Amino acid sequence: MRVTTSREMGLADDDVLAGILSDGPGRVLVIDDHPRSSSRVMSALAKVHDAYIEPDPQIALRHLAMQPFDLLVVALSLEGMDGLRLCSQVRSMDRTRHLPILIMVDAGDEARLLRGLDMGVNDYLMRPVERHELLARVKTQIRRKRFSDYLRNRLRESVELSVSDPLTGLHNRRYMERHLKTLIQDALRSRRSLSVLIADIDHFKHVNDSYGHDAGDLVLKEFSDRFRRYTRGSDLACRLGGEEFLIIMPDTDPVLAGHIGERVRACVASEPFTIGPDRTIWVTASVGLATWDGDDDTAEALFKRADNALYTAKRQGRNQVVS
Ligand code: GH3
Ligand code: MG
Ligand code: MG
Ligand code: MG
Repeated sequence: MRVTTSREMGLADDDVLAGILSDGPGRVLVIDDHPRSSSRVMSALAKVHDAYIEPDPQIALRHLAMQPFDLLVVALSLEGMDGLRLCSQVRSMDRTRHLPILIMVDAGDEARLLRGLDMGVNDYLMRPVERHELLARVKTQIRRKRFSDYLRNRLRESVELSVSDPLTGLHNRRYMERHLKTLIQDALRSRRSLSVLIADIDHFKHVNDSYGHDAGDLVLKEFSDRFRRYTRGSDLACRLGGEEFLIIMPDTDPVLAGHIGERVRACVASEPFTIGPDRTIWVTASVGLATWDGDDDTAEALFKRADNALYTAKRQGRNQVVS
């Protein structure tokens, strides 16, 4: 069997991952109101970790809501609150949903131990707690927590990247395609109009050729900042690719779409673009519009009409809006 190494997964150079594997001290909160047990646990933990003891479950919950911890160690037998109830509250709070929980159980309390494991408690220790076993289980839980935090962050980043355009921060085509169907269904259901606007920068190849690709990128960024100003909360704006941008506008009839199209055209042509210190250039864009045409229309046909309108705007001399 061939094993995929972390380098092949693209993780090896990641400092975060190196930190995770180094087993540095973790922040551990111990909730225990039994004096002898808690001082035993604390004396073992404090040598290796940043360990905090809190006998009062209510105060502990407040700490958990405000501060980050890597692990919670809870005695099941607490005066102020049932240990299991405390664990279930920890699981239900956003901040601590993924916090590992290690419970300390007294002999004879096996029924509650099973309920705890059932509830998603990560591991347990029988009391009296043995120091080496405690440290080993704590280390395992902290390591797992750090690794799963890392994976969760990576996953979130890759989801964000997959739906947004890195240069302009606008949504990308994939995001738009994913949401288009819902927008069209809403328009159909509410019997309201829906318009599509495609804007394309004029002679953009010339910008790159004359001023360089980096200047071209600055124009694209500035363009998308201006473009964004003319989108409303319900609109979906995206970079279709290259120097082509799109707005899907729910609740927008041809007249309103025409106004918005004109504002987009004007926001480009009315003010020069900065491409360096004391360096600006004038740029224009052409805009094509189309409005949803009833039940038998399709998204493809709608886009095609907007694209044809854009083509007409280009052919007629650019820097204009055609619907
Ligand atoms: P038209 O007025 O007909 O739209 O002419 P145009 O030059 O704008 O259109 P064309 O499609 O011929 O050229 C588009 C150019 O956009 C070519 C490509 O190199 C450039 N381009 C596409 N993506 C990027 C990008 O991310 N950065 C930069 N700087 N240029 C890009
Ligand atoms: Mg073109
Ligand atoms: Mg162009
Ligand atoms: Mg183009």
